Amino acid sequence: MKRALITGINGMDGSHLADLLLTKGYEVYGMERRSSSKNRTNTGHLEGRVTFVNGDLTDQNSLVRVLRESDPDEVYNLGAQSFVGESWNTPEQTGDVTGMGCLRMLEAIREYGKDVKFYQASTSEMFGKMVENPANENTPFYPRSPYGVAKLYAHWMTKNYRESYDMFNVSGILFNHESERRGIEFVTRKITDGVAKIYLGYEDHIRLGNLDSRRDWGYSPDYVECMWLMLQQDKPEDFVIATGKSHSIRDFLDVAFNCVGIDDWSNYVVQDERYMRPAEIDVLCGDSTKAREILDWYPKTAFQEMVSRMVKKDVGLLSD
Ligand code: NAP
Ligand code: G4F
Repeated sequence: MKRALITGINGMDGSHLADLLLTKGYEVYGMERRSSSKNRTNTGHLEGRVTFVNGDLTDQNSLVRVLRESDPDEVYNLGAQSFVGESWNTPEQTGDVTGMGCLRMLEAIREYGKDVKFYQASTSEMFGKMVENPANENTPFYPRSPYGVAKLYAHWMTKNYRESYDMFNVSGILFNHESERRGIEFVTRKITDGVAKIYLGYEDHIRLGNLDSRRDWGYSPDYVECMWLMLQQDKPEDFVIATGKSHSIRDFLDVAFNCVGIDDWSNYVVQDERYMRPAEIDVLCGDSTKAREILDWYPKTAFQEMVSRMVKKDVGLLSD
């Protein structure tokens, strides 16, 4: 039986990846930070099936201990300060967790000395102000946020350790992906939660920032599958994972409000300066031809279907 260690287990992707690996017969270890109140909203259903271990990406010794406790064949490094907007408020902490955290895990694995396959959660934020549209594995990077810069450091460290120490390290450069388990601070979930509240009569508007930026949005359960696929290859390589289609925030609002029978949302959305960013990425769009050809991976869930599932889930949660 293979053993996998997932950092960021309680996050959106961590919980979906654990679901997937359990169906494949893995023994799954999930790393979480110690805190006075555990946030297991996404992972409550995994208690008893996943072994939760305490560790922090800002603490080298804790990572060494976690590796000893889990003795993994595969490590998926999904832990991060992952909210782009917050990275301008806490650039140093973001660099520490999101950038240095990856280096600490690589060092811990190197010292551990056994053959461990390593997955790094890289991001389309590294393409930032895209110099080529759609972006592929050879497109130059141009990050536009402290988060994007921290992720780029982690990305290059992953590659550098692969080349320096012959480690099986891969980076998945994933474009935006969402699900019913998305954190409430991200625009998609903020919208579906807001739409549900308006539909049920709890609120009368949603406050948002830039409505014109465009993102290439996929569905998280589809995307975690390619993380696993990348570690099953003979040779460690990096892959771009995307749908190839971009939608604006306005498009997202159209579909989300439409799910509750509202065609014109203009009276329900207020633009608020507080949610504007110091530097914005106007558009992100990816070309995942390489993943299709080598991993036989393609996105299965359509944009409309994903938005509709998120709205339904939020209406259900608020109606309970
Ligand atoms: P998420 O829901 O924000 O989950 C991130 C997880 O990291 C949380 O469980 C958080 O734990 C944990 N974490 C934060 N600081 C930590 C620390 N110091 N030590 C250990 N763990 C820590 O993110 P996600 O959307 O699932 O994304 C998973 C990964 O993919 C992240 O690295 C993200 O940057 C990257 N990524 C995401 C997307 C996307 O569109 N979702 C696209 C590309 C790349 P707490 O619960 O304790 O806060
Ligand atoms: O949902 P967002 O916060 O996601 P963002 O910044 O694209 O980052 C996500 O995807 C990255 C991959 O490209 C990941 F690496 C990262 O970890 C994260 O998962 O914002 C999306 C867009 C932005 O243009 C933002 O300015 O929505 C715009 N927006 C407009 N109003 C808003 C809001 N974003 C948020 N969070 N909140 C708003 O009120």
